[in-house]
Amino acid sequence: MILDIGFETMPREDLEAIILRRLKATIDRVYANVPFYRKKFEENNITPNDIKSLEDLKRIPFTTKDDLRDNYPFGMFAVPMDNVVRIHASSGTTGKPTVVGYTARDVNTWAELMARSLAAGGANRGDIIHNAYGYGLFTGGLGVHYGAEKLGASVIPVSGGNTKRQIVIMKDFGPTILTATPSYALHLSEVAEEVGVSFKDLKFKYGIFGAEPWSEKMRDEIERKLHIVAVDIYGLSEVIGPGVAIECHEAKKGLHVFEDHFIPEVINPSTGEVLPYGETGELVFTTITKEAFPVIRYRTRDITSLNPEPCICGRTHIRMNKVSGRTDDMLIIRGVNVFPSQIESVLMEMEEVEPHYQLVVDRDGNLDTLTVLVEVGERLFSDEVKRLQDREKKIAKNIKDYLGVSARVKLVEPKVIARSEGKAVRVIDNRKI
Ligand code: DLL
Repeated sequence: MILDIGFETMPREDLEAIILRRLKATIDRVYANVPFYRKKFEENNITPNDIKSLEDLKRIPFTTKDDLRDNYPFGMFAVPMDNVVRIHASSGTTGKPTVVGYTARDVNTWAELMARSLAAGGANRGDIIHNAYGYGLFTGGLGVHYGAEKLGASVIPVSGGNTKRQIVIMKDFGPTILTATPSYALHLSEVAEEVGVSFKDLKFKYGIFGAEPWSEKMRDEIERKLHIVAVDIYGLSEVIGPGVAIECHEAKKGLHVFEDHFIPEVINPSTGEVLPYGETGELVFTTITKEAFPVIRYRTRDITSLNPEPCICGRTHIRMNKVSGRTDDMLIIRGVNVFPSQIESVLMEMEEVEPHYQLVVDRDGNLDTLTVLVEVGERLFSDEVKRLQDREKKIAKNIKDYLGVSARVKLVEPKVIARSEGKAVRVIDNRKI
């Protein structure tokens, strides 16, 4: 369902006029209120008056995660603290967390965007949403929660963890929509099976999954195991949280970016050059309606491409393709660039291999080594050693053929790889830099 027909199906020309107006207002506000941006503009001899068209946005320098860290915790806020009603932060796994703030109006904008996202993903009033994204500083839990209430659906704020209890709730409350990270959704199905509950007998229709990369093959696996239609939702705390872009359940082919609030660009991560539609690079966002924490040309480190083709759902907003990974996720193994998502695609091609895997990178003398741990089904695991070894060799060969990197493959028994309640940990890199 399209919740906001006005904005979501607006002719491009009208939409672009609104985007430009909002962009100009945002530039005026950051220039006046955030010393970091004023300084950047001055250093580059730009004033807000120079931004006359959407093309002019390219003149403004990028903002990076390091810039946010340098201004930790509240230095990038564009409003006084007494207008900030909510604070979230990223997990900070790659350093100090980034802290983001919201005014009351921002919280409302976010709820509207999330209501629109949930509707695009198949939810409606009358649905019961089992929200297994973590509640807390992470934006997943509260983001979905406010959006669900705004939509008029019933939300179960179950959060992550306590998985067996979640299965009981699923059985007893009859939720129709599941929201979780894709890896946790798979874990839920695994635990359901353990306690003798089949997703076939539950009432779920749609699953709205995101917060981590997941391949098309993983989608097939989830849809098959959970008996649902699975759509991809994207977002990041620095831009607002979830609700930056979502697939429509009609097409499930690329995520519509809510362009009435965010301007996407894709750049060459090495040169900063803006790439034409269709070319893959690093995604960059400018927010055009946020009050407390606007970002201008923020480099997300996420890798994707943009697709301006019209969509069967009727939305006119541009689509971003599924994020394949992050520039900082890329492993360099003996000079070969490897993304965990590429390994995932190879693994998911194989029969009897479960969608639980981990990559362990190490250094043996001067040589990088990559070990792929992957779980196999009970049946294969209890088979004779020879058959297991053959399978390991076959997977290693496929990885070598597709990615050009040698890996040691180790099949492990079911449930050996640690399950995550939020974002899955796919890589353990033991190399000392
Ligand atoms: O993960 C917000 C979110 C919550 C999105 C729930 C979707 C659902 P952060 O914790 O700030 O925010 O992490 C943002 O997660 O830059 C991507 O690298 C990754 N990410 C988020 N959604 C997707 C997705 C939330 N659908 C970072 N596909 C982003 C791939 C994703 N990666």
